[in-house]
Amino acid sequence: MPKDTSNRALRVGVAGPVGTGKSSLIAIVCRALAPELRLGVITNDIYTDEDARFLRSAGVLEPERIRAVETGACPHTAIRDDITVNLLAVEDLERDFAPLDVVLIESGGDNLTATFSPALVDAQIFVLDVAGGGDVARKGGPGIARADLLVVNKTDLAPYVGVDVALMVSDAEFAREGRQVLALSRTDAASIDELSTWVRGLLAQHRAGIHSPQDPGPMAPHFHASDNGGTPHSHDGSGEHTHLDSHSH
Ligand SMILES: Nc1nc2c(ncn2[C@@H]2O[C@H](COP(=O)(O)OP(=O)(O)O)[C@@H](O)[C@H]2O)c(=O)[nH]1
Ligand SMILES: [Mg+2]
Repeated sequence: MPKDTSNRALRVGVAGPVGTGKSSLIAIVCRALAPELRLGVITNDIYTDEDARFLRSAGVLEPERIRAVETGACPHTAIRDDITVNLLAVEDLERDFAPLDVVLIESGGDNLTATFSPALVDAQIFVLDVAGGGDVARKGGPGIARADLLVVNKTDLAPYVGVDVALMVSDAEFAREGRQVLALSRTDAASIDELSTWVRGLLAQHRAGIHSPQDPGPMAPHFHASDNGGTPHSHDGSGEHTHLDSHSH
């Protein structure tokens, strides 16, 4: 039987490539919902606490409620395979500010394939932006296809980058077999209302014990160079994390 988690905060992951607007989306949600909900934020920065500092300086939440986890060269590992540091950070935050309603967790965001482990978050938002190109949504991947919500962000920029937002959204809906897609811009109040409504609805389901975490699926196998330019390491599709070099994170 699944564990009843309805008595703790709803944990929402925010994933997606670098620069698509994950920190900005978290700031938007905090600004919109802080008056009615008790919120906390965990960021997963690669080397710095820049995302946490950005969010603190946005002034949308008490600075103490925003904490950074530094993940080293492998941000997706810390949200997917080896979630201990994140889980401890979430549990500490929930204990220090009990009771919290929602904790938002921003991934370090490195590529299209990173998704959160369902052991870390109850639901996840995957963020794309129009500047990444209108065809990104069609390329799929576990986050795009199966996150609880797909956001197509920065729609205000669409005319400048030659992207048809309606087409990008319908391509995404097709890739997601009907799962929800939200076109968002920080300049579009109606889209911000839609996002807030989605979070409220999810929280209501969580509290009622009728929301269960979905696993968008493991990372696709891939290689990437390590931080020091040394030997690449790999992840395979089983969730196993194989380092061919000896550094640890
Ligand atoms: N035009 C526009 N820019 C945005 C929007 N949301 C975020 N940005 C900008 O996109 C850049 C990256 O945003 P950030 O939240 O740091 O992305 P992250 O790396 O995914 O956390 C920043 O310069 C933001 O100001 C938006 O709705 N419209
Ligand atoms: Mg960020």
